[in-house]
Amino acid sequence: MHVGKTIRIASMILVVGIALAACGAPAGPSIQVQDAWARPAMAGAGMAPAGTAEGAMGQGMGAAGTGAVFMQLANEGQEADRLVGGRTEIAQVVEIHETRMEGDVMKMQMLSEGLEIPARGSVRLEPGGYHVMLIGLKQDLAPGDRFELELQFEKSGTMAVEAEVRQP
Ligand SMILES: [Cu+2]
Repeated sequence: MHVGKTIRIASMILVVGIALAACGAPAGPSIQVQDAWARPAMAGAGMAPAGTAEGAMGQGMGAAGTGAVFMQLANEGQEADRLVGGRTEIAQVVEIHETRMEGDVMKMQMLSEGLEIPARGSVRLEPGGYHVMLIGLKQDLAPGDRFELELQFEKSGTMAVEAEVRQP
């Protein structure tokens, strides 16, 4: 029930956003989320045999119990906004992360200030770069699965999106 309500509110925000865009760029931020997807992942170590995920995911991230979500964030408004967090029923914690190379080592860090989406600009979350990190996965993510994710923006508030699991 709660999710359904969130979707309705998100749709209303989207409709208002489109209406505003029709008469010029909105004064505030106007965020659109496109193409949300997650890589396949396994639930936490408590549910999967220890060590099975070791090395299977590669790319320096993706230990058992974590997942990563990617998407395109567009802002058609005249004001920047920030993606500061999120929540989902399939994971205990949602964080905004960045992967970067330090020499030959791929490292991942949490963006404590969030991720800025510039006015009249867009940001792509993709493997090897920005991502929404799911920590403490409660279920496996298999290709074709879909799940609900709430994104929290500094100015635009909460936005519900549906992510599809697929191979990178
Ligand atoms: Cu991460």
